[in-house]
Amino acid sequence: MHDALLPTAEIADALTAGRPVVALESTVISHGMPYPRNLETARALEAEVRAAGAVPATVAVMDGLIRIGLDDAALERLAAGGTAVRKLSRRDLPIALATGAPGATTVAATMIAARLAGIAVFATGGIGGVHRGAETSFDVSADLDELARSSVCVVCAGAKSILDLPKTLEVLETRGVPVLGFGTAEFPAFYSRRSGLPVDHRCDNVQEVAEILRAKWRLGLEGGVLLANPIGAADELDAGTMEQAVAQALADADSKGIKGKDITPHLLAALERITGGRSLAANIALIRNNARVAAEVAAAYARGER
Ligand code: PSU
Ligand code: MN
Repeated sequence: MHDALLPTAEIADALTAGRPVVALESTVISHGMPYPRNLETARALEAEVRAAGAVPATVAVMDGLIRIGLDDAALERLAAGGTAVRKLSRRDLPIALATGAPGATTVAATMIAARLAGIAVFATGGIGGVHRGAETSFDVSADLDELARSSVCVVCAGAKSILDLPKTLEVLETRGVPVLGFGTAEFPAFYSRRSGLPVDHRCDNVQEVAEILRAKWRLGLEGGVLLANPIGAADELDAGTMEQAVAQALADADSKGIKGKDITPHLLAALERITGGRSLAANIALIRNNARVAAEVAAAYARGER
């Protein structure tokens, strides 16, 4: 194990024995949801992973180390930390490690940690992508570049319509990232099951996903695979209503001059206000769903590697 990583004993044992482990990101806890729902959700995600037969590994940076798996005190520190907890993407990791400042890892930074630890599967809510208006702002999430280079399977519910979904899929194509739909031929739009945009391949079971992971990595094709798992039908929000809410949230961020790494957390909080909390309930439902599917994928992948 790399000496910048601090895995829990349970996770270190599971990895050594080849048992399934699922990485979980922490920016969604610190910057994506309000306290204490974020803490409840972080615990619920770990429980979903365990119930599906894998070991959860929530990733965060504390005291100059990348923690792989957090105990309850560390989860609490992260969830209740407010602005003292930084949002860490690839460019921020070295600074957090050297200064010892606490930080939560984005999809990009969690992928880096998972790759270093030898964890093949990672669950999140939504990935970052190409922002609307990127042709002038140049705002393209580092998550996309990381998907191109770190060999980890990322299970998500698609991407939010705060992003430009067609441009996001174009970049993933250019960077050679396979986009799989879990039980769907369409890329899901986070709060809603459909976007009208096709995925590269529909998988109807986790064995098929595991075979694609093995095929990619055995060829020496470095980089991730994106598994898009749509929100459950009972939890989805109306696409038209959400489009209006997103337009309002974007206008609010624009009027306040919010930019860079602050834009995604700001939009998430605005959406929650605008929808009266319904966006938060949907977010929690879909991320739990992703944690469960990721555990099943990790188990199928681990079976084949033995
Ligand atoms: N999208 C969501 N919820 C989130 C994020 C994205 O629906 O919490 C977080 C994830 O941690 C993701 C990060 O990796 O925001 C992307 O931020 P940026 O666009 O600044 O790269
Ligand atoms: Mn950005």
